[in-house]
Amino acid sequence: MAVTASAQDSFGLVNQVPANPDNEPAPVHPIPHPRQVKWMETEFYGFFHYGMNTFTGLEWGNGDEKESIYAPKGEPNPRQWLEACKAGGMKGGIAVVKHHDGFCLWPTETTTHNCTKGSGQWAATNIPEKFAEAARDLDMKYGFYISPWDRNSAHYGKDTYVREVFLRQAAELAQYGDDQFEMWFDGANGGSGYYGGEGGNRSIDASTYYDIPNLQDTVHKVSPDCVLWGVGDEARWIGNEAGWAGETNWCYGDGTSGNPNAWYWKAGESDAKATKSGWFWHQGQGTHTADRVWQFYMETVGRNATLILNYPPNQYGLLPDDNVKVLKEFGEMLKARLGTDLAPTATVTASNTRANGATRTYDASNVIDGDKETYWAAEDGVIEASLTFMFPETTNVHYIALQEFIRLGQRVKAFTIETTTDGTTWKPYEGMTTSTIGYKRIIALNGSTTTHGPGENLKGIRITINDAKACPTLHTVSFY
Ligand code: FUL
Repeated sequence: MAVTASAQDSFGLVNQVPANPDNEPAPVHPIPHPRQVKWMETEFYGFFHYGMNTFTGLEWGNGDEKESIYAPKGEPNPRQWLEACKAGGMKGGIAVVKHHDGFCLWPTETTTHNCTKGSGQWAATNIPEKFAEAARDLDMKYGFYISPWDRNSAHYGKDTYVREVFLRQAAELAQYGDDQFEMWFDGANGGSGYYGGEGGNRSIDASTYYDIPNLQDTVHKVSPDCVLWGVGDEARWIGNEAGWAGETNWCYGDGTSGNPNAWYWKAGESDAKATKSGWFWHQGQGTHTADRVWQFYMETVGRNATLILNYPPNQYGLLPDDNVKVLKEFGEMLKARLGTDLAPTATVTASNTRANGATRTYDASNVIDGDKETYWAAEDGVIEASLTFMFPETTNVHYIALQEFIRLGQRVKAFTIETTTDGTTWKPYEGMTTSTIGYKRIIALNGSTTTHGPGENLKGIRITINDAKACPTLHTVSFY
C-alpha cells in the first residue's frame, strides 16, 4: 500500500498514514459537485411554459400587459402536468413562474405585477407552491424558471434590479422547497422593453450583472442540491433548442460538444418543444409524436446531456389531452425499449483491472451489479482496456448504454464496440460515433436514433476503451 504521508500522534510517535487505502484512481479535473451528479441523474424532465403569454398569445410579452389579462379558465393543476410527464418516463419538471414579461405566478413581495392581481377565482393560485407539493407527492424532482430579463421592471439594467428584485425573487422561490434540483435562468436579453413605462433598450453583461456568486449562495443556502442553469453557470445550454447534443459531448466547455480542455464542470441540458408552435400554449398547436420524442431522447440523454421537454399548459391550466396521450405512448415505448437491462445475464471479464482497495473492488462485474456506487477501473496509466460480455444464450440486443463514474471526472475519449453471433468471430460496430461517454451514452446497434428495428441476436459484446484522459472508470454497462 502506498504510504506518502506521516503524522505525529499525541505521544510524539510518528504514525504512517496510508494515502489512498481504497486505491481509488485520482480524479481527472474538472470534476462535478455532488449536486451536479444528482442533476445529471434526473436525465429527462418536463418544462412548463405557462403565464401571461398563455392569455395574450405572445411568446415574449412586453411587460406592459395588464395583470387582469391573466385569467385562468379553471384551476391550474400542476399535479396533472407532472402526472402526465411521469407517465412519459420523466423524473421531474421545471415550471416557468416568471417569463421575460416579468409577471410572477406567486404572491411575491418584489412587485405587484403578479398573479394575485389577475382576474377570476383561479388567478391567485400559487403555482410554485402547488408545483412543489405535487412533485413531492409524485416522488418527482422539481424546480423553477425565473427569467433574469424583466421587461416590466423599471429597475432592470440598474444595480437595484439585481439586489431588490432578482436575488429576492430567487430567494423567495428557494423557500418553496429545500430539495429543488434546478433553477432555470435564461440568458435572453433583447428588444426594447416597457421597463416600467420608460421603454428603450437596456442591455447588460450577463456574466457580471446578475451577481452570480451571490445568486449561488442565496439559493444553495436554502436548497443545496439546486443546480443553477444558464446564467447561474452550473449547467449549460446545449447550443440549440432543437433537442440534440453532439455525439461527442464533454461535461465542460460550451455548445453541443463541450470542450475537452475547459476547466470547470458545466454539463449540457437540451431544451426542446414537444409542440410545434411556441414555448407557450397556442390554439391549434401540433404535438410531436412519440417516435419524435424517442429521437429527442436518443440524441440528448443518449449523448450525455439531459433533456427538458416543453409541454405548455393551456388557458385552463391543464396539459391538453393530445399531449397527455403522446406522453403515455412515449412512456410505454421507453419501458419496452430501455426498461429491461439484459447485461446482468452476461458474464464479464476485463483485459485490465485495478487492484482492490481496503473497502472497494474494481472488478468488471461492478458494471452489471445494478449499483451506481461501484465501478470497474483499470490500473493507473492504462488507457486502453476492454470489457468482454458473454451471454449464456443467444440474446436479442438493440441498445448498449455506457456510464462513466463521473465523480472522478469525464475520462473516455474514444471507444469501440465489437459483437459476436457465434462466440468466436468478432465484428466491429460502425453505426454511431463512439467517442465520449460521460454520464451516459446510448448506442443503437442499428445506428439509428429514429428506428427501433429487429435488433441483433448475439452471443457476446466487447467494449474497448481506446483512449482516455486517465485510466477509465465505468459504473454501469447495460444492454437492451
Ligand atoms: C428562451 C426564451 O427566450 C424563450 O422564450 C423560452 O423560455 C426558452 C426556453 O428560452 O431563451
